Amino acid sequence: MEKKQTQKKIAVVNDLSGYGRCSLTVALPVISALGLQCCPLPTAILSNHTGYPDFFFDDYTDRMPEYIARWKSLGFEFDGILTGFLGSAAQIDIVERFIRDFRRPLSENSSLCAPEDKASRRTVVIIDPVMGDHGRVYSTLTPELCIRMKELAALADVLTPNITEACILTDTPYQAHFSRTELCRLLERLASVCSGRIVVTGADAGTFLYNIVWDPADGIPLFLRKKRVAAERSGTGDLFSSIVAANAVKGAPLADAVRAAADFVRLCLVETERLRTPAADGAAFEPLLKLLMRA
Ligand code: PXL
Repeated sequence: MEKKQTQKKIAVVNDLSGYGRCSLTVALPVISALGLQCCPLPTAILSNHTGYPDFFFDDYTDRMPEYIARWKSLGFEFDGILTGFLGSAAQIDIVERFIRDFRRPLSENSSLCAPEDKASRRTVVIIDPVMGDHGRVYSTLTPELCIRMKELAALADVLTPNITEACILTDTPYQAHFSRTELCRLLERLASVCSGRIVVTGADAGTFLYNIVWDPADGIPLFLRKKRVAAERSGTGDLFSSIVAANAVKGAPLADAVRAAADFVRLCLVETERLRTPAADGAAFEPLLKLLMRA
């Protein structure tokens, strides 16, 4: 019998932006540093992210089906699937199909497996519904893509919207600040879009930020509070979702995965200030990757 592979693999559906530290240029080093194999499925190729005054954007929609077909015919399998920035509304159908085709269910004789083996067989699907930040939608995203992101969110085992994305997914008018009661209501609305676990990131709490973890098994939101250390930057959402995804695929409890992600982003923001990295250039995570290797 063929020996079971022990190193976990995550397919990452996201864009490649050549400058500015986001999406695949974050996911590849971070997931690799955490010891998992990171397998990119590109959605678009950009010269740099859309936060700069100009960018080259090559939509990869037409190439994705052929790319995925080879993965399928070669019989590749993944322990996790993480999705992020999409290049077009048509990619919703392509990514939905990819998830349905590659999502490995619990094995048929799962009642015979040890619990840790059952957990390790299932493909964990993490959907980061990347659409915007601070109440603004990224410039390449069409209204159709924003509306249809709900369809993808419905497939998530773990959904990781920021506040802007949580508002779009629930047709809630954006506010820079929501009270705790309003955040609980936002989570209830998100739970009608996605039946999986939900992590709402970066909710304003004055000198603090909340990441809120919701598990439908108990329906009680867990508010994890972190002191703000510096202004938010592009790419921090990608750092966050990559760490949550890698830890969730390794089998960590979701609240621990979220704490690990929030701690690392916080350290990166402090380092980024120290290095005087320009705001558009994202978070300087490279000097700190060694911390993830020890984790
Ligand atoms: O980090 C989110 C993101 C991903 N991909 C592209 C972006 C952004 C944010 O600006 O422009 C291309």
